[in-house]
Amino acid sequence: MAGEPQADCLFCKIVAGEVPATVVRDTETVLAFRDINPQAPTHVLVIPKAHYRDAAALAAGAPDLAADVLREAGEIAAQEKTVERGYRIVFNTGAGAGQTVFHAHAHVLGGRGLEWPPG
Ligand code: D5M
Repeated sequence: MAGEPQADCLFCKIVAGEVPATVVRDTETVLAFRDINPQAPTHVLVIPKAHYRDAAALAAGAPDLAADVLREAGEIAAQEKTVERGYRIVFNTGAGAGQTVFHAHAHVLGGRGLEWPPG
């Protein structure tokens, strides 16, 4: 069911403390931790603690929680001092767009120049 933890989901395991992560923010509804394969000096993943397979499912099923994720992404950018230079919030959605973990997550990328369009 939407929102319920999934036994085979890596990010649900991180939320449960079963897989370690370098946590940078932890609220009642949202967890943020450093990406294991960073693509920029700041590369933090922001996830809802509840399981939704992607950003669209999250926004449709739990819009307040989607707003929590976006708010935390902005807080992280401020915490990491990337706001003035600019930063990017990315939701890869679907395997064709590079989504590899099917638990909604925002990538917060900053601390270097960011090209447009992205690859
Ligand atoms: O992003 C999934 C991201 O998750 C990808 O950038 C690697 C990251 N990842 C995978 N395993 C871990 C662990 N254990 N800790 C931290 N980060 C992790 P996607 O948009 O789905 O490709």
